Amino acid sequence: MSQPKVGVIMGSQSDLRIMKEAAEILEQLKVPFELTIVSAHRTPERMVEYATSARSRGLKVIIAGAGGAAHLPGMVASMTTLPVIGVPVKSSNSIDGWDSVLSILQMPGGIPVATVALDGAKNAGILAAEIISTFDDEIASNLESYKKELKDKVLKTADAVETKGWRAES
Ligand code: RP5
Repeated sequence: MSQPKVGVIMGSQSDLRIMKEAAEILEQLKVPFELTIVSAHRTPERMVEYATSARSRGLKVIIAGAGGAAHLPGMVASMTTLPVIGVPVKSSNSIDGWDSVLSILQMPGGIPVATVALDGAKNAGILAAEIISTFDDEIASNLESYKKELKDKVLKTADAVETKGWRAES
């Protein structure tokens, strides 16, 4: 297994049902990654250790998911100069998901977190791969193929709707 380039962390195992989508797309794009649980509130020392050692351990990007009072992405971003992608999770303790979004999105100046959509772990994985692709040609080529597949799929469905009619394809 090659050296992980992306660190995927989440506040609780209960976030895994969403965060696994980041793992799946990273696997598909052949980006080496590690995945674990780091809680800002329940394991603060572990969070400090993870964030402060991330760069020296060879990570290039961190994806951090959390829900409710979602402090993990912002706190990790405050302790590293690596790019941090935040995934707001609609979790068991969320009111409606806006709590997770706003906790991660509304960072103070100087400490950015690139926040994806609510439960947007897949896009977080793709964004991380895109960051890695700026210096890794193999990942860039994997992303090209992935985006071509997306395009071909849309063109195929457009063709089917146009030729067979919307009623047949709905
Ligand atoms: C957050 O609280 C976690 O990221 C999770 O989204 C949420 C609920 O955690 P559990 O109570 O399910 O462990 O810190």
